[in-house]
Amino acid sequence: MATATQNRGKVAPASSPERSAYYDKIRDLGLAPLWMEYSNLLTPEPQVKSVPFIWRYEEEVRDILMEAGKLISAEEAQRRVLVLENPAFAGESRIHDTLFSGLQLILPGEVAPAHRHSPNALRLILEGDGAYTSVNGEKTIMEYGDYIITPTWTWHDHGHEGTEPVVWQDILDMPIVQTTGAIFYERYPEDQFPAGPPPGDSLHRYGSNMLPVGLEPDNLNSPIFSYPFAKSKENMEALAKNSDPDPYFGLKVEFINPMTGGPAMSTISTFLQRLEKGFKTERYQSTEGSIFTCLEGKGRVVIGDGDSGETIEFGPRDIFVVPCWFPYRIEADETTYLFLGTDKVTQTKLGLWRERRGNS
Ligand code: GTQ
Repeated sequence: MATATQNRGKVAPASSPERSAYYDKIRDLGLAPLWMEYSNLLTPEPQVKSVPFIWRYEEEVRDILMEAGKLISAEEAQRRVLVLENPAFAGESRIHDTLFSGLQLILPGEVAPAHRHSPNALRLILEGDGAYTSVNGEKTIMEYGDYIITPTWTWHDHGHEGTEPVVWQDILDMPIVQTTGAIFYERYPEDQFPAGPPPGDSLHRYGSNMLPVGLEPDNLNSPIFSYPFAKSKENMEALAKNSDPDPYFGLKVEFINPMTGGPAMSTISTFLQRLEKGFKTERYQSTEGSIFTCLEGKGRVVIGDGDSGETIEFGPRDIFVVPCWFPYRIEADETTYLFLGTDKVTQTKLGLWRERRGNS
């Protein structure tokens, strides 16, 4: 039962004709009584708008996405993307409170024209071969599970030189940037940005435990544009043989910026999590809004506690969201790889990030 102390903040101040008249009178002056909103603004624990949700790729989303390929070209759409919209944010282009995500389809021969914008973006490749994204003219070939960064204000276009449809997941920090107001966007006058360094250049230059002397980064993101899944997986397979799994995460690694040793992106934290077949993580909650994408394996996530808990089965290419402060645990039926994009790095920079392990 709730105690008097817990209830104290919840009791709305009484209304009276005098008070209502007063509130009406001050509204046009740009004034409002804090005491009417106090308990909504300062809650004992996070009260977030987004809800847990799953997009099932094979069963529910893929065919619908392919239909869009017949409806509109990449050229006309600029970006042929189905937004993964949290049901609590209908019409607001958010997968949870602070991040945007979508599924982008590109067909053979198409080009998604060059542009740049202030929000940071990442791509996670989910289907098909032969597409590329070009960042400031450096092409990166996309293969399954690859994680590609398009830093703020870099020119980027996507193209497809293969034979089958290619799909990737986009995650952008758009809602965070919108909150500050600092949205900028610019089209490049041509469809494709002029060719720059050869494919793979950024990985050789910045991603091989060596950095060019005198390097001055022009933004706060990793200078490596692509983190190939084949390489990350090989590392994790080797590590898994020599590591005890963490009770809350199994084996979880963070993608880093070699310039700083910190998160690869300035606003979006990115991780790869490996759960051995049969592994069950323990209850965990944190303030970061988390987007999980299953790259391999299958299992279920239990989100929430006790009777309000919800069990969601997931398999390859499924995408699910665990919003801020929802407790969750994951069970793997097969050896499972999950890619995570979260707003942890943003919260950490603001001194806000918190976690709770287990029930303590
Ligand atoms: O590929 O540049 O999902 O600008 C949303 C906005 C993808 C992109 C999105 C974008 C892009």
